[in-house]
Amino acid sequence: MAQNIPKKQMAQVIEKTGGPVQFKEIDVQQPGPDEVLVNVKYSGVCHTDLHAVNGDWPLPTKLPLVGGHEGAGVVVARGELVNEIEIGDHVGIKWINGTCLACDFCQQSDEPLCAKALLSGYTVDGSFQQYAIAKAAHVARLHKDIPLDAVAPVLCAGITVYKGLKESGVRPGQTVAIVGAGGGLGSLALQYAKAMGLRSIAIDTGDEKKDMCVNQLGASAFVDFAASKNIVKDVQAATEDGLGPHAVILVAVSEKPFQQAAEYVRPRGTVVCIGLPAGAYLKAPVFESVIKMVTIRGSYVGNRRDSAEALDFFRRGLIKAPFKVVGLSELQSVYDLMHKGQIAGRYVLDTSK
Ligand code: 8ID
Ligand code: ZN
Repeated sequence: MAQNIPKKQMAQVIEKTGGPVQFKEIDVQQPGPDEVLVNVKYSGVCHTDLHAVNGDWPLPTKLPLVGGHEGAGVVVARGELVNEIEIGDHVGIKWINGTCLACDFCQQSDEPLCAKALLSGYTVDGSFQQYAIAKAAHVARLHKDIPLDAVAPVLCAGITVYKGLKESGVRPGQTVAIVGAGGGLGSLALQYAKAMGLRSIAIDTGDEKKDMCVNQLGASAFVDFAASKNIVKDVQAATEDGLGPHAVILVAVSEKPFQQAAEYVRPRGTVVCIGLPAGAYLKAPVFESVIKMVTIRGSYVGNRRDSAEALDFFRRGLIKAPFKVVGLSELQSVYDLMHKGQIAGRYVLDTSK
C-alpha cells in the first residue's frame, strides 16, 4: 500500500562520530511489517541530535546516521500488520521509535526503560530526511487541525518537560525553577508549567532569552546565571516566601547547575534531572539534602500516554513556544548556533528545502 513514493530523497547524514553532517541524496527505505513510512514535513532540532553527532554519551549511535526525533508528517506507506493507522494520517516520530511492548517496563507503560528500545536519530535513522520509518505502535497521532511545523518541538521537548513536571510532583500554585529556560526544552517547560497552573522561575542568560521567558512564555522571574553573583540566593529570593522553588527542572547542557539545584530547592522539594551534558556528574551537599528531605531524580522522555497528553495541551492552544523554520539543508548552521548557546527556543527544519 504505497502512493507516489520516490526512490531517492534528501537527508542529513553523518558518516562518523564528530561529523560533519552532510546534506545528500539517499535511498528511501521500505517499512517493515509493523512499521509506517512517514513523509516528514518538519523536524525540530534537539540538543540530543548534537550530542549524537559529537559522541557525547556512553552509548554509541548507528553509523552512518540520519539524526532527528521531532518529526511531524504524513503516513505514505504501512506494513501488512499495521491496521490502526491509515495512509494520509498525520503522525509524529518521537525519540522512542519502537519498543518490545512485552518486557516488565513496557507492560507497566514505562516504555522508555525498555532495554530493546529503538531510538530515532540515534540507534535507527530519524527525521532529518524526507521519508522516515517508525514502529506503528509508537508514532504519535496528530489531529489534522494541528500545524505540523509548530507541533514538531512538542514531539521530544514538549513530551519530555511535561513528563518531568509530572514526575516532580508539583501542584498548581507552587513554584518551579526551569534551568536552561531559554532553550528548546526550557521554553516549552515554561509553557507547560503555566498551563498546569504553576509559577515559574526561568534561569538562563542574555537579554533575548530573558525577554522571551518573561514577556512571551509567562515566567514570573528570570535569573541570569552568568550575571548572578549568588545563584542560590537569587533563586530563593525569586520565590514569594524566599524558601526556594518546590521543584527544579534541569534542562541545561552544562554540569554546574546539576551541582547547585539541591542547594536552592525548597525543603521537601524535588530536583528533576533531564539535560544530559557530556560526562557530567550530579553533586549535592549531603547535610542540606538530608535535613531538607530533598528528592533528586531523573526523567527520560515520556510514554505513549504522556505523549498523547502533552499533544492534547498543544492542541488546546495552551502551548505556544517560539520556533524558527529553516530548510533541512541548513542543519549545520543550526548546530553551530546551538553549540554556542545562541538559540532562544527551537529551530524547526522544513524538509522540502
Ligand atoms: O528525556 C530526556 N531526559 C531528554 C529529552 C530531550 C533532551 C533530555 N534532553 C537533553 C538534551 O540532550 C540536552 O542535554 O536536554 C538538554 C537540553 O536540550 P535542548 O533544550 O534541546 O538544548 P538547548 O536548546 O541548547 O538549551 C539549553 C539551554 O541551557 C542553557 C543554555 O543557555 C540554553 O538556553 N544553559 C547552559 I548551556 N548552562 C546553563 C546554566 N548554568 C544554562 N541555563 C542555566 N544555567
Ligand atoms: Zn530530543
